[in-house]
Amino acid sequence: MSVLFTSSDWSWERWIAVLNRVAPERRVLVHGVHDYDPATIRYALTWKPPEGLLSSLPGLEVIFNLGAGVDALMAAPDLPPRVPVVRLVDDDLTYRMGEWVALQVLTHHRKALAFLERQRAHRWESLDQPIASELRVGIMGYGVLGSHAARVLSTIGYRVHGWSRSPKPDAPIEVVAGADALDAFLARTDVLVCLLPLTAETRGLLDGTLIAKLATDGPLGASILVNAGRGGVQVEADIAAALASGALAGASLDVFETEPLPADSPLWEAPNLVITPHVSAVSSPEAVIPYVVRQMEAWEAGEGLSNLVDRGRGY
Ligand code: NDP
Ligand code: OXD
Repeated sequence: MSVLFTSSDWSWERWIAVLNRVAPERRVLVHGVHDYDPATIRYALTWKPPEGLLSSLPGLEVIFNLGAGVDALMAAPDLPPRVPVVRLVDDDLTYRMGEWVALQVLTHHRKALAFLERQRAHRWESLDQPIASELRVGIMGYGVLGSHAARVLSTIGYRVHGWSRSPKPDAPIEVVAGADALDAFLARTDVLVCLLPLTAETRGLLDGTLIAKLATDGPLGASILVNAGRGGVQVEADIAAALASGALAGASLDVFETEPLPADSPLWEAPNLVITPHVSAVSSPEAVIPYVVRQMEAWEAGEGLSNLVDRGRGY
């Protein structure tokens, strides 16, 4: 029985080299590169698999999603209903995301874009900068990535609070839960960091109505929006309009409704916006493959799988 690797937009060579090094006893095949009998595939390692592939593997026992977000997989019409799906939870990815979030929050808080503009114009001019403890950062999605980002931001000195689907009584910061708590959470948020998965409930959540509920009495005047969750959670026309009107003082986006971001998107011209091309936390084969192989071994030893996707919730 074999392991099948499939990704529609990642090059496979590095993944296979690491797999062969970490688990040389396993037969590894790449969809679209090797010929194989579908009945021999036991595990699929996937990132946006081509439609029809997963349902064509009758002996498939486990699907390993090679990223943390499973929205693309959950939306696949051919996702086999009874095969467990394991998502990626890994310190390498978590720490990378923590770095990106800290960089973006600091960029806007410390007015890095305005200073760069002045530097380009050879202008020596100071700007007011509050200290971190004056800023209230609200994290939407207090999961693996959100809780780590909260720790990093708290260490810098920000006043961090969170919002999630279920209560977190043991969290070191205040985390409120559910739709009923959202408005009060937004009203005391100067910097909104979104690390939500894309689900039916979160689609389009970051729109003009939500932006209008963010705090306006903070030290930066208008609020800041940072999103590295999924592009489908945001309404880009509303974000561009809010940046143009000053309803948002700044934003950083790593994910987009359509990726790559289309050339005619109004976001390219939006003021005080940092755009990164879905690179905040890229899966590293050196970190991910040992995690996947450990899970295969646990499965074969009858110990069960960790970080299973709950299909009902969609993440
Ligand atoms: P987790 O599943 O650990 O955390 C998700 C969090 O979102 C949980 O706290 C969950 O609440 C909360 N949540 C989900 N739905 C709702 C809702 N309807 N209302 C309120 N809260 C909600 O996921 P991760 O932290 O590992 O990853 C989060 C997302 O980050 C991924 O799904 C992916 O889309 C994105 N990502 C982006 C990357 C990039 O490069 N840009 C890289 C990696 C991930 P609860 O705790 O109650 O379940
Ligand atoms: C992920 C991603 O979900 O890279 O891991 O977006």
